[in-house]
Amino acid sequence: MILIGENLNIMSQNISSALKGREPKPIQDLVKAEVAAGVDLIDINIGPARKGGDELMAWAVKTVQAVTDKPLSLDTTNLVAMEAGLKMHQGKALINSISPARLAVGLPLVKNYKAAMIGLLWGEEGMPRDANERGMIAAELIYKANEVGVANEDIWIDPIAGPVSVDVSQLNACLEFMSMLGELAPGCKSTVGLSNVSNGTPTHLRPHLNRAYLIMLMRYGLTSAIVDAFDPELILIARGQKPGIVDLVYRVMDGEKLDLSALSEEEVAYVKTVRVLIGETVYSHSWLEI
Ligand code: THG
Repeated sequence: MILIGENLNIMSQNISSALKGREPKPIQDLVKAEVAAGVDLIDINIGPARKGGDELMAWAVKTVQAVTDKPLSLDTTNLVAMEAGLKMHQGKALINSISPARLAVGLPLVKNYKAAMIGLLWGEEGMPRDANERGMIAAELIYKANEVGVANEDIWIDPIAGPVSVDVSQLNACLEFMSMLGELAPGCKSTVGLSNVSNGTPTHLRPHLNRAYLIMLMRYGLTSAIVDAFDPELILIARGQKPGIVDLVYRVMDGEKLDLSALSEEEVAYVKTVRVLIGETVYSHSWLEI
């Protein structure tokens, strides 16, 4: 499992002001901590960055690469800023992300800078409705990328996971799509913004959802994830260090009726959380208590 650390992003108050003020220290401290926590790539999310995004992304890439050899995932919808970041980046960068509507401008960047790309399955009508629609968008995206010489190994497909509190059926669709991807496009990688799933959930409960859904996605072959680097339990799961919990999650996915009174508190939390994620229990903020 390849882990992309999500923490360097403009939504964070303290990072936002460090980016705006061009202060290296808070950014470099965060990146060092992400690397120490065990992530493989660092996502730099500067948002839409409409004004001066190019200069900002170039500065951010330089600032981050001064303290780590890890490759960077450049996260912005501003493709001028993207190019400025790619120009500065040493080694193989990951472009986060290119949707079908942006292929015409995005693919030349992948080629010219020998980068990898996240192919975001955002359709012409927005969020795909189900697994099949994701499959169709992916097939077309991969075809067009291959056509200009981008190899499957450099395409990381993101089926777009949304918040469980909004629509659990979309999480099921992502799982189903993941099980199709290997056949659809051998050699392609995959990724998911895992923390999206727990968006809108009380902060202290978010890791339960992120961890359980990661296990579920890994069962279907997910090869990478964009994650909170500072959830040590999540890192252990990604590194295959929680085999007992993984087995338990699989049993719940398979519909096994478990006797909760025979399980530890940790195990009960996983069981209840998976039941929410498969739609067996309706989501509410108090799902762990019922
Ligand atoms: N796919 C791809 N890229 C993505 C996403 C995706 N990039 C952005 C996002 N989704 C993944 N990254 C994050 C980063 C932070 C949070 C969620 C997803 C998050 N942050 C907390 C919050 O907003 O409440 C805390 C912010 C803070 O540090 O203060 O939830 O799906 N390809």
